[in-house]
Amino acid sequence: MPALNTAILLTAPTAAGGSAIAVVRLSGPLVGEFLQRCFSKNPLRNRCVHGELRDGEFVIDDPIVVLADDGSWADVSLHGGAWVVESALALAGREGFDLVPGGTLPLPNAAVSDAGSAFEREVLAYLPLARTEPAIRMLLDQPNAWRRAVGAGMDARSVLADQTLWRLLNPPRIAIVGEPNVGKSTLANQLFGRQLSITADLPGTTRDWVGEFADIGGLAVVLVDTPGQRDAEDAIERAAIAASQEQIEGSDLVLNVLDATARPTNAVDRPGALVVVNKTDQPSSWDFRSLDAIEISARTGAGLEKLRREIHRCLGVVGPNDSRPCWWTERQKALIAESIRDSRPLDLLKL
Ligand SMILES: Nc1nc2c(ncn2[C@@H]2O[C@H](COP(=O)(O)OP(=O)(O)OP(=O)(O)O)[C@@H](O)[C@H]2O)c(=O)[nH]1
Ligand SMILES: [Mg+2]
Repeated sequence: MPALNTAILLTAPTAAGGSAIAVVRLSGPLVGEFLQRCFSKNPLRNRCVHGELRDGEFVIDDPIVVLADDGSWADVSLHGGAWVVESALALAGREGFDLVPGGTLPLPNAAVSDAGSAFEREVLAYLPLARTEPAIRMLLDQPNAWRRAVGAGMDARSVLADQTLWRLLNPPRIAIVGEPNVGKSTLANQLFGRQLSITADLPGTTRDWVGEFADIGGLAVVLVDTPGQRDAEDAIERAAIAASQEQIEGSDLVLNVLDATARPTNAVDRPGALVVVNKTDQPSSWDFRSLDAIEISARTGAGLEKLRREIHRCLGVVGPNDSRPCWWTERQKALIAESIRDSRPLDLLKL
């Protein structure tokens, strides 16, 4: 059987929609020939080379290309706009590469079998699940981080307790709930970074829940904006409120939004929820100081950085930009737990 030539998009679109970096891995005997014909520079083994990716006379992008030690694969780091990625994949397809669909995630073993160790295969297989730049960086840094930590001696218990990278690759669901008109959709749009939800000074504006990826300070989350919780007379609104309950119950974190300018009509008690008092750019009409709430203005953006940090804290995400060893698969987690139980030294790179 002839050796397979494959092109796989290793990175996922970011939470904001596009993607800053998109890595396409080309594997197989055609790699050298393809780079010679379509890349403007001579690629180097284990080195980054910056050049132009060309389709005939036409320049698609100026990517960085790294060729594997044995020349059997190359990673092409593109600027991640959808058009650039599609054009690069289409070119690879015309040049004889089979396009591996990114549907099954993490990538199946066959798609990453050219990576040396089980650990390296896990880096590659999970890369398409990294939707934000910190997630991509932290995952790609893991071989180095583990190498450094093994030499320096590490606290396996704190590595086991740290679920940051796992969280970065498995977006938690966050529901925004509260009474009508408190500013839930305005807050959702701020966190989405674009106008996804309709907002208006009219209770009952959001009729159905709206869920989309959002990038919360480097953490990709599925953010769900829900209709205001009230006893609605309208049958459609009642059905929408009931449907949003499922989203709320299935979420990892609830943001319970209150309005500084209007005292809540119902009890604000929601165990485990993060209480957010909105519209603090206006004079408040009731005393919410005893609530231990985060005060924000979704209109001006005040307090949103603090809210992002609190969301990280509640979801166990710590220093997503720091370099340190982390686990991100159940296999790794079990191996770390075993090494603690058996008092064995821990080196995931070798397991
Ligand atoms: N002053 C001020 N007004 C705000 C703020 N956030 C939202 N609003 C206004 O409050 C009104 C209601 O905002 P929405 O975001 O639609 O409120 P909602 O909670 O989604 O409302 P429903 O979907 O009806 O439940 C709009 O007129 C917003 O412009 C804020 O931080 N400050
Ligand atoms: Mg709304």
